[in-house]
Amino acid sequence: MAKGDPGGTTRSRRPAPRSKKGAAGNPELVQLLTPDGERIDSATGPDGTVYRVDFTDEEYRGLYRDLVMVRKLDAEATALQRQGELGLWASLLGQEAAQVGSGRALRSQDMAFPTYREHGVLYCRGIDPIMPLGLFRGVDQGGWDPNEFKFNMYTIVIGAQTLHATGYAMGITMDGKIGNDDGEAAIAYFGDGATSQGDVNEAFVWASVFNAPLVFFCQNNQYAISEPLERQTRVPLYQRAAGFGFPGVRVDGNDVLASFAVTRTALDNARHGQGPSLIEAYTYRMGAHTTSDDPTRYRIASEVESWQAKDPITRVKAFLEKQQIADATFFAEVDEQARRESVHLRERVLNMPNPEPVTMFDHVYPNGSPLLDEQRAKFNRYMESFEGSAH
Ligand SMILES: Cc1ncc(C[n+]2csc(CCOP(=O)(O)OP(=O)(O)O)c2C)c(N)n1
Ligand SMILES: [Mg+2]
Repeated sequence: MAKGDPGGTTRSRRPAPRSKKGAAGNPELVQLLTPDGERIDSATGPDGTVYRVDFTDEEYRGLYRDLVMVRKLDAEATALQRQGELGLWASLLGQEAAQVGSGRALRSQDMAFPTYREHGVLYCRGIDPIMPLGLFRGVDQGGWDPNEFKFNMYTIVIGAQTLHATGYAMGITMDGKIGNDDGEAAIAYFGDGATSQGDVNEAFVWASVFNAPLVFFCQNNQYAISEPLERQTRVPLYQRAAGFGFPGVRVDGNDVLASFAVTRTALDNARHGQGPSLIEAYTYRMGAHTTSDDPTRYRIASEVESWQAKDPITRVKAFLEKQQIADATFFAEVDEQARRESVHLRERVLNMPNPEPVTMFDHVYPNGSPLLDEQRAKFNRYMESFEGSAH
C-alpha cells in the first residue's frame, strides 16, 4: 500500500453496502468484510463507536498486495528454517490481516512495540524484511533502529513490551506531544497467552491511571503454544479492559478493513488525550507456534479447516474481483512480485556473513559500560586461548 496515512475518511465511492451492529452470528465482532468478500458499510462497537473505512481502489489493491507479500515472505522464512538456515521462525500465517490492518493504521509518528511474530507490522513500517531473519539466524540481535522506523525491537519475553510501551506512552504525555492531530500514540502488540502475565496486567493499570496514549493490540490467535484460550480466560478478552477503566473492542482479526478502522480510531483517540484502549483481534494461528512446535499434538484438523474458510487474503481477493477493482493481470503481477522478493530474501539470507563472536558485546548499550568492557576483555582472552590449538 502507498506510504502515508490513507483511508481514514468517509468518501463513499461504491454502492452503499449494509450497516450492522457486529458481524453475523457474533454481535461482539466488528467486521467490515465478510469471509465471502461482502463489504459492510459500518459496524458499531460495544461502546457505540461506529467504524467504517473508505479506501480508494488503489488503496484496496495496496492492502491486498501487502497481505500477499507478507504471507509469501513468511512462508520463505519457514522454508529457510526447515533447511537449517534459520535457528527458529515464528510464522504469522493466518494473522496477516490483523497485522497489515493495524500496521497501516499507524500514523508516521506512532511507535509500535512488537512481540516476535509481528513481521506484518514490521513490513508496514518500511523495515527491510531481512532484518528479523538476522536475529533468527543468530548473526545479529535485530538490525533495525527503533527510533528511525518507530518500531521497537522484537521482544520474546512474553508481555514485557507492554510495560515498555506504557512507559514510552507516559513519556509522550510528559513531553506534551498529545492533544491534536499531530499528536503521538504508541501501540503494544501481544498475544492471548500474554494476557495472563503480570506484566500485561500491570501495564493495563499504569496506562489507565496515567491516561497513557497507548493502544493495547491483542492478537487472540486462540493458543499460547499448546494452551487454548479457555486456559487463559473465562470472559472475552476485550471485556477485561472494563475492569481497568478503559474501553475494549473485539475486531475480526481476519478482516484487514475492520482491523484498520478499529486501530486507526483507537490511536487517534489516544493521540487526542482520551487515554488507552484494548483491541482484541480475533484470529487464528494457522501454522505451528514456531518451527519447534507440532500443533497436531494438541488441536484437531477440523478446527484448522473451519478457520481456513475465514482466510484473510481470500476474502479481499473475492471483494476486489466482485467489485472489479482488480483483474487477473493484477493478481498475477502481485504473485510475481512476491515470488521475486522471496527469492531475493533467500539469496540475501544465504549470504549473511557470520559475525566475529566478540561483536556480541556491541550494541548492548549505546555508550558501552565498564562492566561490559571487562566482559569483552575476558572473552577476548578466552578466544585467544584457542589460537594455535587444534580447535
Ligand atoms: C515470560 C515468558 N514466559 C514464557 C515464555 C515461553 N513462551 C514463548 S511463546 C509463549 C506463548 C505465548 O502465547 P501468546 O501470548 O498467545 O502469543 P502467540 O505466540 O500465540 O502469538 C510462551 C509461554 C516466554 N517467552 N516468556
Ligand atoms: Mg496466542
